[in-house]
Amino acid sequence: MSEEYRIAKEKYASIGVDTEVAIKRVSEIPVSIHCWQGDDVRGFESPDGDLTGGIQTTGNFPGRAKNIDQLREDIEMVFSLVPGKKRLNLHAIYLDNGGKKVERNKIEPKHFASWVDWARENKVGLDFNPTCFSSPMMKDGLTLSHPDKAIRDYWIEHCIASRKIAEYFGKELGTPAVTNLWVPDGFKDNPINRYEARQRLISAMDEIYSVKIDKKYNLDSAEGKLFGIGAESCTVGQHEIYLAYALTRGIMVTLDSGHYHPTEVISDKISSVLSFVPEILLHVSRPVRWDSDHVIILDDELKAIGAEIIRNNFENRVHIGLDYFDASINRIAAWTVGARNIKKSLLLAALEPTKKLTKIEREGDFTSRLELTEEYKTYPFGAVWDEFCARNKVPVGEKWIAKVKKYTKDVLSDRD
Ligand code: RNT
Ligand code: ZN
Repeated sequence: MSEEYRIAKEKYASIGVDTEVAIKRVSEIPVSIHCWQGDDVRGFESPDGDLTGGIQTTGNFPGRAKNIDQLREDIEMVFSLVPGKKRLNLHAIYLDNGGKKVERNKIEPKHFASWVDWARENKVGLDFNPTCFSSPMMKDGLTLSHPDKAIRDYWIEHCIASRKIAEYFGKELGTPAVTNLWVPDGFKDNPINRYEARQRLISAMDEIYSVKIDKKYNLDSAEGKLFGIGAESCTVGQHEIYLAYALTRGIMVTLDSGHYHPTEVISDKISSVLSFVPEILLHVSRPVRWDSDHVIILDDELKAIGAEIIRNNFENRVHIGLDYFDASINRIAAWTVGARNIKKSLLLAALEPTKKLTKIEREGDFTSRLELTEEYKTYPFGAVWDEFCARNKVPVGEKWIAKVKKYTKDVLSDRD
């Protein structure tokens, strides 16, 4: 135990906060780290995997993972730098197809067997996502809501196949996989009939979820969005669709930080949505002016997300997933900065004397609430964070940066 930590522990104890309890609590909260930061959401369907619609990345930084082995090596590196419990979140396009193209509606558990082996070796659970973008079968900007039944069926089959793969993950790894459905469906210009498109999406989803899978193995969630590039005028599946869907069909809803109006924040939605649905999935991201998927920094919104989870003891009801992808900087660093930051936000929240502040608030003493919360901001959080990293056997402070530099030189520099 460092001298700094000992002093910090005493300081927090003076306001009734036990740093030991906070460290233990946050070490156990899993964060599902997204595989797609490592290769700019390209996947391994074909060697020239590219983003052909529905999703964008910007940047061309050297060192991108170009095959499964490279991506796994990178993820292991990131995992070694991020403290506490972790899971891995895969997209369908990250399949291991042995070099043979497999249609999305034909994917099977066997295409992910090597990921399960990897997860077992690395002692992590897996989560999953059907990939309904970057595909010639996305026509006119639509997938599950396309007027052509053949196109809808293709995507329905893909989504069912994806849920079965997630079920396989859950069975093999002994922890349920969360399967998140996000479709890019939308219209660049004003559609005449929004209602019909939405009806098609809803009935497609009903078909997808008519295949029953035990919640012991797979938990379903669906993610809405306000708009996308090329879908500026109408997004078929926006928040209300999926919130109402979750309420009426008993699945979860996903809240992505970048999928609302610019001043609308997901931290404020967590307690609202959890008043009605038992569990939710978060896609923690950072929208800069739009859904730009910047690396998450320890800003007010990230702190507020952590606080909502911790203050309300929601850690068993909120599945925390990350969703950012920056191709303009070192990807291992991008991944690590963001993943360490979500852990920081949780730990910061766990170091708050919540009971005391709640009491003050209930008594209507809003002056003290402001005075104290502002004073607590300069408490020695850094020393507790360092101890948290040390206990979880990951580099303390900026020591991880040198490790990324070395990895970049030894591993990434040979890739381009
Ligand atoms: C897109 C959604 C979606 C994707 C990932 C790759 O706007 O946020 O979650 O980012 O599935
Ligand atoms: Zn998302």
